[in-house]
Amino acid sequence: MNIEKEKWNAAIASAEYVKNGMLVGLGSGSTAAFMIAELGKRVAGGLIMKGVPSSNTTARLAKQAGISLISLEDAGTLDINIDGADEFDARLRLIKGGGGAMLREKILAHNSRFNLIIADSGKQVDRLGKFKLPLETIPFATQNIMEELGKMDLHPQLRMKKEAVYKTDENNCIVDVDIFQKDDLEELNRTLIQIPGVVETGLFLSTTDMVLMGKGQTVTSFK
Ligand code: ABF
Repeated sequence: MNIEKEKWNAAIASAEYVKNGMLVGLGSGSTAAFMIAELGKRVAGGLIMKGVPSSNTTARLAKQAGISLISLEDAGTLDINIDGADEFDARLRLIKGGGGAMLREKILAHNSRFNLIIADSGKQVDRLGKFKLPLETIPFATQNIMEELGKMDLHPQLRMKKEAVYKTDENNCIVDVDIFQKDDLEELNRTLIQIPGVVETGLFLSTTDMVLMGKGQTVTSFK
């Protein structure tokens, strides 16, 4: 199984959903990077579209690919948002945020008419949570939040980059937690988001309209 090829195939299939004149949310991560490269080719071939990037890295990639960018404020509602995921289940619920961009990713998902997830086959799971769930937290509260999460048996880990605390594009921290034993993810998400200083979670429970998953040489859609 060639994971990179599966990502590419899903990314190419997703680009078919972008039509002339659309405002497009551009996700982050390696699968989204393939989608941006593919959209760049189509823009060079005459496709007219504008993108709202979900991260500084994506903004840079999109500019390099020749895609015109627009702010979310100016775009208002997006026609389509295309993004990757770390895990998805049969109900199209997601864990996102492995790349640390889930705050803006969730904002784009919320402000889009259609949410399309692109993934390789390794992202499909029976139960969410083998991948640690990222929480974005403001630095001021992060230590106290971690203590609270520890008492909830979520085994919090502060994300680091080399020797330093990892910082998001919004200059916040990421705390990764273990939710594999939790059955009611909707309830868990409500509990987590109510902790002051937790800005957002990587649980995307009801935003996804469709997943395009590369598997072997084929692409399968789930809706
Ligand atoms: C973003 O990229 C994230 O929400 C998710 O963490 C990650 C998936 O990365 P990749 O496509 O590189 O596997 O969509």
